[in-house]
Amino acid sequence: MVSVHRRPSWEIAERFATPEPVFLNRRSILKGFGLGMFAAASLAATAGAPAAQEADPTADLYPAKKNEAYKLDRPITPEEINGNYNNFYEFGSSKSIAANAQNLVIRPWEIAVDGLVEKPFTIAFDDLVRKFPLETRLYRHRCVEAWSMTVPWAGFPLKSLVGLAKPLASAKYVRFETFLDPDMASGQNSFLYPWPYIEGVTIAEAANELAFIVTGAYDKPVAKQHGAPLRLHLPWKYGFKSIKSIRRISFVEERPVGLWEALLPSEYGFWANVNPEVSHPRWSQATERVLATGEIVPTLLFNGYGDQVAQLYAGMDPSTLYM
Ligand SMILES: Nc1nc2c(c(=O)[nH]1)N[C@H]1C(S)=C(S)[C@@H](COP(=O)(O)O)O[C@H]1N2
Ligand SMILES: [Mo]
Repeated sequence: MVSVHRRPSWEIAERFATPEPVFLNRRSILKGFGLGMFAAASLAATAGAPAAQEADPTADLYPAKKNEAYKLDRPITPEEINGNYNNFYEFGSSKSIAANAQNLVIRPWEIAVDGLVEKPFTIAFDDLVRKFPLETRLYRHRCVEAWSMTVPWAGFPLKSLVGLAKPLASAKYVRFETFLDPDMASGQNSFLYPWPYIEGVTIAEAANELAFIVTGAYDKPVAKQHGAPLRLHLPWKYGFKSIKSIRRISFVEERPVGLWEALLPSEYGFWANVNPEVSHPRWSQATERVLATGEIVPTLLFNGYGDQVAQLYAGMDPSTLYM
């Protein structure tokens, strides 16, 4: 987005040339050898390798039971393609940030819940993730840059978290904020962006069944490049609304201004509902390029989720759906 050129489709080939970071496979390799955490650590030490990643304390939660209500009209994007083609500007403005994103430190990870709530609190991610039953949902994702993917996300509905937060009647919006740590995330040294990444939705949007807090993908804890340990997924909105690596959730009266809206309000608005008829100022949104196959397919209103969300915008001027 912004200063970055749009990738022509010939650059798809680049993804296949990107090696999957070795450590992504370390856990499964060790599992194969039947090694525990202690053995893993000493193995890494004797080999002079960097300390092995600690086993994820939430690994037992996956695979999460599949919610059969969410079906796809196209194949799931292969994990190795999806995991090497990301938007996570905290780790760089190209699509190849997967290796750099492994610098993200995800333990300890606390989430502050504050603002217009009965009682503000801070909760450890490892406690939060066990408060609700996790489920797997196959969701389509449409980036504002006109590419799309399909992912088996696991997590829980955002509305469960809203229930836990007990917002006051005066709360009109939910505001999400990512971490701020330029030493860890090299992209945050760039002063071109107003860090930290922020996004927001209305309370009604947050209470909708589709709004999902993602904690896992591909039957395991969600990978760092996808926004570990928890991110949002709003399948009817352009991808930039689905903020990664959430650190703070605030209930507020004023409409939050997201990072992209703050930067370029004429191109990335608050609503950002997928609408093939409303062009981005610099390109058409009528079609999308499907990751992995490169197929160009028509984009659907609300990304095909109109049955569930259209009523949220009843009476709104359709031309404002996007902005
Ligand atoms: N914190 C943060 N969240 C973010 C972004 C980002 O740069 N930083 N990029 C957004 C955009 S534009 C998209 S398309 C999706 C990409 O998610 P993926 O890399 O897991 O496919 O994450 C969204 N969430
Ligand atoms: Mo995006």
